[in-house]
Amino acid sequence: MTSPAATHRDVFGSPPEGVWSAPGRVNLIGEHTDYNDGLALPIALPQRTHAAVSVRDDDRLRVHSVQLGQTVEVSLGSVGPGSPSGWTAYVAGVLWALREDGLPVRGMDVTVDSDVPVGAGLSSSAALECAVGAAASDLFGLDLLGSDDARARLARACVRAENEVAGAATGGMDQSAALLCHEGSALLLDCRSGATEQVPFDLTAAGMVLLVTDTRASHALNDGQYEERRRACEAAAAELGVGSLREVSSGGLEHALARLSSDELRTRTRHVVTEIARVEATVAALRGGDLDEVGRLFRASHASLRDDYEVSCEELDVSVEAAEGAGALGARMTGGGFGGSSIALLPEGSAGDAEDAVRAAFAARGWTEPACFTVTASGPAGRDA
Ligand code: GAF
Repeated sequence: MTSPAATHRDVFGSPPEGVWSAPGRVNLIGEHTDYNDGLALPIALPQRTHAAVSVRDDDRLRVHSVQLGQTVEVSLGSVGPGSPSGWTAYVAGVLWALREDGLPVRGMDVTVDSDVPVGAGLSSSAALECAVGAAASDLFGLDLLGSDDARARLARACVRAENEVAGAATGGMDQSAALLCHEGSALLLDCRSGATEQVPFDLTAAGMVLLVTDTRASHALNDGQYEERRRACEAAAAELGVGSLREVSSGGLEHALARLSSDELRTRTRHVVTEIARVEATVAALRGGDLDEVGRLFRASHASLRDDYEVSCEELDVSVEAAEGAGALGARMTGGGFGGSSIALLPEGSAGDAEDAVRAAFAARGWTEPACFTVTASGPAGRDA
């Protein structure tokens, strides 16, 4: 495989000033809680997006994608809400957002190379934003990688790029995961206070693995469904007179549900409030080494996303059931849903059986073959070379 630096030289005529990268993520639990000021618990994946970058003297941005074999050129002055469209929005949007934050950013030549599966719900867009953001930080002397606070500021710029330029109304979990996760740990992210904690997550010692299944069922976060869930949560919070659903406690849930005006708002609220409680319970179970309990919480989370939040799909449900039938302690969809990927917590010796069971279940239904792979908790965005 040619390195992104070598491709950069071929495409742009001179070597890059460096190569930066950022990981994809899976969220262990805490789904659709980030935009409700809730808790989430992602890990960074070993799969990463690399950006080979050199700075320009003008305001042009040229981006080459190795995977797409495409080079796109835009002027930074033309970047803003809704423009450019397509994958370049995730690159141009970050430079735009950093400028909006008052930071001195100029044009760049960027070569992007990634092994984060695209459209699989594994945060390929946040990985792209954060790799470019990390490069911009170092090349323009912005110092946005030196501390967790600085990284959180960069994460906010990447979220703005996604929300405002790419037009996907996502929360901030994915960008925080890409910038703040540590190797060997899950990141407990409190989306209300911005506080983070590293929770040791090393399944090897316990003889367990985390199996990811990319169902290859199509997944998009800017097609209206995701935003509809977000608006329902805001409507529920408004009816309850609270700033966000984080303010509804588990103990006060029944009372809150009784005050809501529709079944839709009740089911969405029940998912969010119970899911936030499951994150806390998962952290306690991980700290106590109780993986059976983690598996039980994964199952409950999936049921809640499927039945109450209605963001699962047949392919995700079948992958979860097949993995559980083959010995998983628990399995669940991960990420935004409507397609994408599931995760399963398995004894190491059952991973092959689970993979076979998932593949067989898909083949029996005539579906596209899924991609299955095990992952470990990996490191955050930074400079490679
Ligand atoms: C997607 C979004 F980008 C995140 O912000 C989060 O809401 C997630 O779906 C669901 O938990 O990955």
